[in-house]
Amino acid sequence: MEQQTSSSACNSELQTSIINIDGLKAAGNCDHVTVERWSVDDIMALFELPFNDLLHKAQLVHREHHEPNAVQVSTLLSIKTGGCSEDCGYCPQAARYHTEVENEPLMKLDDVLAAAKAAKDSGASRFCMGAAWRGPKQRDLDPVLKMIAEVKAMGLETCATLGMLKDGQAEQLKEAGLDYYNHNLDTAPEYYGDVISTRTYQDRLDTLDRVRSVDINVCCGGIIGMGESRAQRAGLLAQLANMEQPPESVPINLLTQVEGTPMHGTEALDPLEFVRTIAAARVTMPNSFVRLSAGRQSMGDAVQALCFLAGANSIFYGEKLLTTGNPEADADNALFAKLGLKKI
Ligand code: SAM
Ligand code: DTB
Ligand code: SF4
Repeated sequence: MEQQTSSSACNSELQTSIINIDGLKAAGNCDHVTVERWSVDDIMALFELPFNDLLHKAQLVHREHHEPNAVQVSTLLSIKTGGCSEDCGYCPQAARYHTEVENEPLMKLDDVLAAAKAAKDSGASRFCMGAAWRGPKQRDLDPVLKMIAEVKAMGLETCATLGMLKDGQAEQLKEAGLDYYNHNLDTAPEYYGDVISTRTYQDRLDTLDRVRSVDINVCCGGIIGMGESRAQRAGLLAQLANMEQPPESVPINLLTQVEGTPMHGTEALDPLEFVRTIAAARVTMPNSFVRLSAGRQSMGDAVQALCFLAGANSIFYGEKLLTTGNPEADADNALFAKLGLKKI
């Protein structure tokens, strides 16, 4: 990893773009900030450390930057389910794949508020509303703005994941009181075309720029176990870690394989490789909350404990993600008690 502090001009107007990793060592001149750049090779070197050495390194970084035994908990709700126009190869909500997901229109405000209240009562600090859209139309956004304002008024942090944002939409979300916007890069630029064709990597970066520009916290990560190589896992982390300002929240999802999606039947990833990915995320993004996201149901307590040891300090909490299952809150509370973790 290279740290650079220099006196030449800092181009803070720079738009986020796919980072040319080969050029990184020569880049990053900036007037008043120290720029840390991670090359894919640097991150690969982390992945290739002996497992215990990598976890030790991750623990040291974790303890320097975070409360070691605290885990942030967010509850998800699918406010508009299925029938999506996009072709994300992992997603059960894409209209073009034949899955068991039933299409549902945008939920009513009162039903969303009832779900938010239940999440708060069960100990969640953040409520994340997800919609199966390519992006919101204005007539879709208006009722969601109301949901955000009212969930916020209940004393919960708010998060939304609504797809790509157009000019002016991030401003409206900020005005409504949105704390976080989730929009994932999903994978490395080199593998992206094998996963999605209906939107580009740059489209995603443009949405992330819109979110950043209005000071909404960025929640951005990806999916591991989609058949990508280790170098591509490192490539995803390089894109995230090298952002001008890395995401505040980094969800690392293990692919949940759903019958009917193109990715169903992908060879399962070794769980220890997943733990390594969490550790590499922790080391490369010391200040971010790293969220152990989809896939926890298939992990068991021991693998999840390793993920927390590797620096994961956030989870999705509650029995459902968007359309697939997640551990019951009781099971998570029991695991937290066994590990001496507290919810934040
Ligand atoms: N439709 C919006 C979008 O794609 O931007 C928001 C919702 S979308 C379901 C949010 C994220 O969930 C995706 O970007 C992807 O990273 C994750 N996701 C979806 N299906 C998944 C699966 N089967 N396994 C793991 N993660 C998944
Ligand atoms: C994220 O990174 N993972 C969450 C959330 N952001 C929106 C979604 C996981 C979805 C898993 C498949 C499903 O339940 O449909
Ligand atoms: Fe649609 Fe989002 Fe699923 Fe892609 S991930 S198909 S955009 S709901």
